[in-house]
Amino acid sequence: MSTTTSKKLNVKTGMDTESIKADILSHLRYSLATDIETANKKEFYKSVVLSVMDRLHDSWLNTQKEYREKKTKKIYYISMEFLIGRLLDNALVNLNLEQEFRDACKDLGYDYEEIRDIENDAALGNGGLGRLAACFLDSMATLGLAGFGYGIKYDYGIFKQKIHDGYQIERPDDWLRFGTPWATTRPSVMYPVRFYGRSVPYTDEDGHLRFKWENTQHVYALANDIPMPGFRNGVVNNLRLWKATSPKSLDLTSFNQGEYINAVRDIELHENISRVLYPNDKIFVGQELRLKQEYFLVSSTLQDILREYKQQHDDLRDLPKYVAIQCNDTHPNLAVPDLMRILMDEEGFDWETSWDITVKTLSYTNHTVLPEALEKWPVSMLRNLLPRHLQIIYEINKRFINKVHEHFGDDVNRVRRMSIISEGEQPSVQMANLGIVGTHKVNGVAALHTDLIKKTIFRDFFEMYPERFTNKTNGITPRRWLKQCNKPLADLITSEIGDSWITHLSDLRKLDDKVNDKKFMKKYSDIKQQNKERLAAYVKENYGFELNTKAIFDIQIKRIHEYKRQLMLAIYAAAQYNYIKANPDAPVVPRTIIFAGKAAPGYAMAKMFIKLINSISDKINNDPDMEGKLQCFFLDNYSVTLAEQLIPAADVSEQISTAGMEASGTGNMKFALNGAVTIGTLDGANVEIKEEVGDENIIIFGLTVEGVEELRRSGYSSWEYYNADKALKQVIDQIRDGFFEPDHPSLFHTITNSLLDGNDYFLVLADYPAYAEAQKEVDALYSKPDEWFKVALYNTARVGKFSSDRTISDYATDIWGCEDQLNKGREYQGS
Ligand code: RUG
Repeated sequence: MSTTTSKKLNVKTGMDTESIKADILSHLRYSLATDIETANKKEFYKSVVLSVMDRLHDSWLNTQKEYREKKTKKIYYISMEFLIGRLLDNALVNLNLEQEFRDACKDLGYDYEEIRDIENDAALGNGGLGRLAACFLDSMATLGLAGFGYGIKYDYGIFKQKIHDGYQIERPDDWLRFGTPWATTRPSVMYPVRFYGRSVPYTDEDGHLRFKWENTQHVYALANDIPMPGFRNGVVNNLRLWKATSPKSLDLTSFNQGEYINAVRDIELHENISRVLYPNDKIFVGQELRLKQEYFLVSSTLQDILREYKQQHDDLRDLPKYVAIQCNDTHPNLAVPDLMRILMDEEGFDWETSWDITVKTLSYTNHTVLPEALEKWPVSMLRNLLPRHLQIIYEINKRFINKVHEHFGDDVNRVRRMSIISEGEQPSVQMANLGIVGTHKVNGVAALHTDLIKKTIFRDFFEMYPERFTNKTNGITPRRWLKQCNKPLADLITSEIGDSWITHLSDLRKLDDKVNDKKFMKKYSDIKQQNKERLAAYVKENYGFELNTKAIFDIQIKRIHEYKRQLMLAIYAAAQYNYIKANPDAPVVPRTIIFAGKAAPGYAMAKMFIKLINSISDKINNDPDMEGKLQCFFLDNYSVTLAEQLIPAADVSEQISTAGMEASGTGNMKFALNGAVTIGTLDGANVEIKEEVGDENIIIFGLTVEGVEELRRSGYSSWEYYNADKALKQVIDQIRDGFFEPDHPSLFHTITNSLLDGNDYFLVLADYPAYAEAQKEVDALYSKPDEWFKVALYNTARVGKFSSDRTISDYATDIWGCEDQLNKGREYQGS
């Protein structure tokens, strides 16, 4: 911004309502060239955000200056996904300026909520993995860690889901159509990212064989920064998102030769790298553009890290002392060969020194054991796109295999399993193996998951490097997932026990004593009711459907995936329908079942589940016999913002994955914190939630991991379960015979075939009887409201462990070596 403009802007950045109002008006006029009389809501929203940004800039700059001056160790969290959602509420909560901005909006004739709702979600992620990264940024800033996120500024985030005739259809998420006022573009921070070319050997002055990566093509990565404020502690960290830009602006020769259009097309091609987020959750598809995206992220980020490092330090051998790099999943694991390449080819270090620095600086988080999710890049693709990296990977592998031989002797099968390069028809690079070999710590995301990776997919590696494996149970930020999304409950809690819970979530334990305080319990249950009504109003307004707020709100929201078993809840809904039809006079506990979630566009079975849920919902919701008893509803376009509305309104949280398949889950934590009772399997972090809230305060059912193994080993037959359970059989028959889709009776055969002839890999039928029993327990408990709300409160009170502040403290201590930074006297001390 030019000096003249900023003078005219005359921004005061005062924290009182009057200065805020003045700044909003000033931005309307001088940043947006409009005024309060003519501005529309979008413009008003923009000037509100610019006024928030004004109040972040000093702290943003000061925080970075302090890190530089103190040579603070920096933590870089590299992730292909940051599902940050909306930022306005979060920034105001963290700055403690909610009321002032509300009042300012009101005085200027706008309703704050309406303005807040203008913001598009920054939906730069698929689900749990991306949302985890966003929670981590909030916690790193709140704990005062010098933690920086690095990702891609996709033009299109996760697709927008529409439901048409019960089917999912995908629409582009054009979230940047009108730009985003949160991101600051930094033309001074731009790096070339190279692709293709070849690796050329040469002998250096000392007679050593070295390699140059030559004849490359490149694109530029341009930095866009989004501030990440900590909770009321003056810390503002940074999320840097790279945008791909062409290396040349229109080149004049092409223009003269009449090649203008082709030159423009070239720019387009380069910029495609950051165009769109791949919408596949846990399915590796192996497209070259995705590999380009991964390297684009890694290369630009490493260049940036090393440039910063060199400004403050002299010797790259000290890198691990001042820098820790966390790879979120295998997606950024090309950091291993790329850091090696930089250290050897550009900095002149030998292999051993480069390897030592690389391994000590990097660490890698595993988020799944599902084989289809594990990244395996074809050697042929790497050879073409990143020839020098492939050469380094081969060398890493050769040296590693030698170590495997030293460690285990001549065990051919083990060598084959552990090799970074898998041989066969299409040799490929196993990115998880590369991550384990090339980093100093590998973590799982829940206790059970970490145990599983040690025993199953990474067993050989665990036997060789036991000290590398560590567990870091996931967490969620209490700022967004309680303070912000459930203000009535947050206020009630604060009025009872003070507000230390916001940064010390385990302080919620003090609420344990309140279970016998009738007045408090009344307020607690009233808040749940209000939240249900708020959700019902939203659904009525947007879908014209009336939710029964007297019913149990039973909610399953997450990506649609066979292992998450939305099908089991859908079967339960249909079975309840049948029961009510057959027993019209029997008492039932009213239930409203709510689903939301996106299916990967190429995942046919998951898309069929959505159609089935909608067909079952139509049957239920259009039958007058169900009135006041049963409803089923699929909300489209699940997002962070929608989750913020649904979670506070939930009575029941569905966490029903096949044991061993959900690495952790984080929705389970959000629901429990907001007082929903979990019905779930002993999978992922459910196991630890049970330990925390107590066996009586969670409804666990179904096969355990061992049970699943045993059943599969002893020969599971889904037919037996089908024949043994009448209610279950009836529903499966109805699905198969077109009861829910009379105009197209065979529509759901793919589903019923996979359950019966396909022998039900996800064990829906095996677990269904126990699930139906567990749902009866839900009904019984809900019929005794006093008991129910005690259980709910124990959930709120006892899930402090699942704050992402705790998770981040654990990473800081056990992986990043920066525990000395935790809350260096900057902590929020309560208001
Ligand atoms: O499926 C897992 C969740 O269980 C987990 O809570 C989340 C964060 O750790 O990561 C999810 N995940 C796993 N997302 N993508 C993958 C596969 O790479």
